[in-house]
Amino acid sequence: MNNVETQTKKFGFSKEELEAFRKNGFAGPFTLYDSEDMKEITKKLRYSLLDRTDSIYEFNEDISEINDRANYDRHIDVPFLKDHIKHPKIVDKLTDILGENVLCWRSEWFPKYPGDKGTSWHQADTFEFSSGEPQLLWPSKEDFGGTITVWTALTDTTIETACLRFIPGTHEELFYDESKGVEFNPDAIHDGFFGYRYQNLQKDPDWVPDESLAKSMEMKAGQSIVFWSTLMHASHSHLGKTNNMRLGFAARYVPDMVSVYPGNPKELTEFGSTVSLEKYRTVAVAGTNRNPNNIT
Ligand SMILES: O=C(O)CCC(=O)C(=O)O
Ligand SMILES: [Fe+2]
Repeated sequence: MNNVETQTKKFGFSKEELEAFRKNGFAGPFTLYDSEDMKEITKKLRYSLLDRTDSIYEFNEDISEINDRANYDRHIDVPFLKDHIKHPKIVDKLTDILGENVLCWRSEWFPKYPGDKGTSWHQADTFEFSSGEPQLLWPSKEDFGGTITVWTALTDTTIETACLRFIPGTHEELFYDESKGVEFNPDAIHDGFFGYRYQNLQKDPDWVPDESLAKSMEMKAGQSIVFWSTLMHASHSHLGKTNNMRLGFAARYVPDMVSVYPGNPKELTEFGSTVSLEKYRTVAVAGTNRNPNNIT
């Protein structure tokens, strides 16, 4: 690292924090925005999501505003999100973990409505489980890679309103085999893994995650948490004691050595939507993309 970078990097990890991240597979929560400001921004954001004039995927009328998984990647066209994915409090940590050339390759919404079941335990490495094709390819396949997810609470999230759960230190062993594939069931969208039965991907069908080790990640609106997608993660159910939905915004990052959508598929089918990847691109949030397989 040269001196200029040392001086300009204000929000990187300390040595101890980086060690703790490597051990646990997650870090945070970190406060990015004042929680009252965030709630106001979220209201406006939900309106701007309805305007698909510049979104890279077409609107799917059959599915609601947020549950429409084709509402992926709105960091490409929505101004607040364009800035958010490059927030220094995120990027300075990402470069500590992933190196100087970091791409945002995906962003998505995680709503939980009153009464929704919690997200099932899962780990994601290639994201092949839903689309049938690996979506990420790390240069060496002996090991697994996954992606760094930065999950931002757009509303307050508590144990009663479906906050995230992590099992620390589980990010270096995969208990699921995403290549098994799993059918999407639109009737189960509010039930577990947004329409997929993730348990069906378990390497050992009889294995049960040790929930006694799980940590609940309560967050205020405006806070973000950073974790490896290969960390065992899930959420509590929304108990419905308030009428407020919980909403998370997940931005996913890889170093530029990773090829995104290897083989350049023309379409992506996931969560009941098919979208054309014609206008798809990754966004460099630090450094540049030097990988010819990636579109920027
Ligand atoms: O928000 C949730 O309930 C799940 C989020 C998640 O699985 C992810 O961001 O990878
Ligand atoms: Fe996940």
